[in-house]
Amino acid sequence: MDMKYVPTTCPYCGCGCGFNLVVQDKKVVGVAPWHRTPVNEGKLCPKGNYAHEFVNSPDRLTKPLIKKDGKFVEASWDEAYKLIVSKFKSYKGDEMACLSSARVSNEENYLMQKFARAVLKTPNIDHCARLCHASTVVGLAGAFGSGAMTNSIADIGESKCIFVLGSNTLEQHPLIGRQIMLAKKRGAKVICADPRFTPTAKLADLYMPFDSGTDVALLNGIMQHIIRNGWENKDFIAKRTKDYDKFKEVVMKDTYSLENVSKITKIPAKDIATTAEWIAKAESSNVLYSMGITQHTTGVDNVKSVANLQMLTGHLGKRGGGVCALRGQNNVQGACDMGALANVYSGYQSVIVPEMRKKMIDAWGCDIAEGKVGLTVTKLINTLADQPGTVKCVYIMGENPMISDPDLHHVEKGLKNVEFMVVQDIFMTETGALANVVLPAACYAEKDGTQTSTERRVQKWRKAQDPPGEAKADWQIICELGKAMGYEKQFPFKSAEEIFTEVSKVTPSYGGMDYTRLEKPEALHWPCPTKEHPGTPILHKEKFSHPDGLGIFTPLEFKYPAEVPDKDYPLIMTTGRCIWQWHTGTMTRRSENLEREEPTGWVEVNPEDAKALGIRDKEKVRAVTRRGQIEIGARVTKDIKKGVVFMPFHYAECAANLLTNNALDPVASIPEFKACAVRLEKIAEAK
Ligand SMILES: Nc1nc2c(c(=O)[nH]1)N[C@H]1C(S)=C(S)[C@@H](COP(=O)(O)OP(=O)(O)OC[C@H]3O[C@@H](n4cnc5c(=O)[nH]c(N)nc54)[C@H](O)[C@@H]3O)O[C@H]1N2
Ligand SMILES: Nc1nc2c(c(=O)[nH]1)N[C@H]1C(S)=C(S)[C@@H](COP(=O)(O)OP(=O)(O)OC[C@H]3O[C@@H](n4cnc5c(=O)[nH]c(N)nc54)[C@H](O)[C@@H]3O)O[C@H]1N2
Ligand code: SF4
Ligand SMILES: [Mo]
Repeated sequence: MDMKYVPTTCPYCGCGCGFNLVVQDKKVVGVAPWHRTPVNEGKLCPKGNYAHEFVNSPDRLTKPLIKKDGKFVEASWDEAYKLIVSKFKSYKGDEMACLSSARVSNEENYLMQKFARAVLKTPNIDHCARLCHASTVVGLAGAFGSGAMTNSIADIGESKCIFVLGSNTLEQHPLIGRQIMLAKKRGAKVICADPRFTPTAKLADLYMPFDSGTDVALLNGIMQHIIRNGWENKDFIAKRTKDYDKFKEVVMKDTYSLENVSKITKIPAKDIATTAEWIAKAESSNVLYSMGITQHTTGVDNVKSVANLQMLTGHLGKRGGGVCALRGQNNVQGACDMGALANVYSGYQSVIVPEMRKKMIDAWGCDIAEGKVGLTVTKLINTLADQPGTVKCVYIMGENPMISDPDLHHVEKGLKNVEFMVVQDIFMTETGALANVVLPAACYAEKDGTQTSTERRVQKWRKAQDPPGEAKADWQIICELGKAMGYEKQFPFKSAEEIFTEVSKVTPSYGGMDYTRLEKPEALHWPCPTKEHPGTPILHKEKFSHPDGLGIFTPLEFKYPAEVPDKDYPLIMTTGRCIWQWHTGTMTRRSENLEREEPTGWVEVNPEDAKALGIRDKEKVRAVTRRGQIEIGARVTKDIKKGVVFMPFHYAECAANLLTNNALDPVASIPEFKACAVRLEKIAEAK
């Protein structure tokens, strides 16, 4: 028997845990701990433990598929490429759009944006970060000059106070959750504000249930109490920040007194006061946030408000003190770093700055898309649905918008308007079903590459087995397509490493990295600009990343979500995830040990709301919003705040996104997944 261990990085969440893939007779058969990994020290959450189970699923795509007379038929790669090339060549740049993927490697994301910009000449390239942390990228860049998590994962364990706001860390970033537990063991205070009494909330010393969408009010209330008591860090404010007075003027308004904020959020005033005191007086304090903050029409405001709190108290640029925006997908940080975003090339070099465009033209040796901001994921879907004929051709790699985007009826309308669509995935998906051509991709276990975790740590994937059938690595497919389109010179790459060499040349924050340096288990944190540079676990130590080095306070008023409860839709609906499933379920629902735990969706309802509606636990109910309705089992539990209901969005058979609102944040264009108005109806029992 031929058996080996291949060390690699987990393909699920942004923690970036390492493990060994166990390979027997050339097939991946299991996962075993890799004790030397600094992130997780050999420990894993259930998804990591079973990360081998979907790899050899019989459902894997193994051949290119072309739709003929409404049915997919198997085709050769040659046939598929010929068709794609003839179609791609028939459209103008602006008529095409590409979606890249937080599931694939840095190298593959880099190539996808290069393909869009250099080959298709389209500015329309984006990916699911738009649905996730677009507000972080904009908000933190505005406040600090850099949109990334400020501190390392291990550093969270060193904090003296941790404020978890809109993150269910224990279930969604389990190995970061472990650091909260470690900090608590070392004496840290843990505060959690969330409409749900999640496993993370249960760990807290102070838990504050509150209404979805009222975060800015809460944060302003906390900050006013700090200033009233003179607990602000005057030295930090004076030396390291600007615009404090403008900010203070708004925060000190009567609207944000403890009493008023308590009315808006429904949190007892004394708890807001305690939070203010613990944070301000702690030697170090960290805010951990995720989708509870970002997925709102006020997402950017929420993020900037968190930044305000940390500057006010001086908890930045030091051990245990920072803004930990927990990035979700395994490589969403990397996909952003690589420029798979509508407004930037790799390393956040703006497409509207002529020198940066020139830099890319010189590096790539060809003309590229116009220097304007392209369509984001959300705007692309709106354009497809509402202005048919504007964008006619779409190339999607590793995304499943037919389950993951808001208001699915609208998404379906949009995608059905596309003339020619290519989907590249490891499985047939709800989105793939609408495509003209489906290309079979290799998964993480079948290719080399790098991914960048939430703590900006760039780590390696190592190939453990061959892809099934004729499936190919995404980077290989893009290179072959690039060549077939006539761009041999731009896509000469024979390995992921060769692509990384180009990445490091054009991306300043990755400038000092290479595969030899990344081979160590510790890998490297960006920024790492030169070969001698050791990498940067903690950002903003002496100064912020703005040209003048100062952090910027922003005055922010509280605004309600785009849709608030009324007579017809009296409850707030919020959505999210569970520990066992991953997004649209393509991988986890094909993992026996994960799928078994939560095999279908549910809606959490507070016992008081359930009683008023005559709904019992486990009863099937109808959930209705202005956009659609679904039937789904009720879970009656005190763990959800009265007036709010929660639904996971993993399940096609009761898809939460048939209900959600695609109202967007005006700056980041992230949709409001975390708050809309809903009505629950009892389904009449058959007589
Ligand atoms: N098992 C598993 N893990 C995952 C994922 C997965 O699909 N499955 N996805 C990954 C990805 S891409 C991401 S982005 C992360 C997301 O990670 P999280 O953001 O932690 O997960 P969510 O469940 O979306 O939402 C987090 C919490 O926000 C709360 N919340 C809802 N509305 C509000 C509000 O208005 N304000 C505040 N403060 N809180 C609110 C919810 O009750 C929920 O407990 O998880 C990553 N990890
Ligand atoms: N209601 C609601 N909706 C949400 C959210 C929410 O909180 N509430 N959260 C949003 C967030 S934060 C996110 S990040 C999005 C996620 O949305 P998506 O990115 O659309 O969700 P995934 O299921 O992760 O889809 C990734 C696809 O990549 C494929 N894939 C995996 N590995 C590879 C590979 O190596 N190559 C290729 N080519 N394909 C691969 C998978 O099979 C899958 O089809 O969902 C968003 N939608
Ligand atoms: S915490 Fe995240 S990276 Fe670590 S094993 Fe679990 S899913 Fe994988
Ligand atoms: Mo995400």
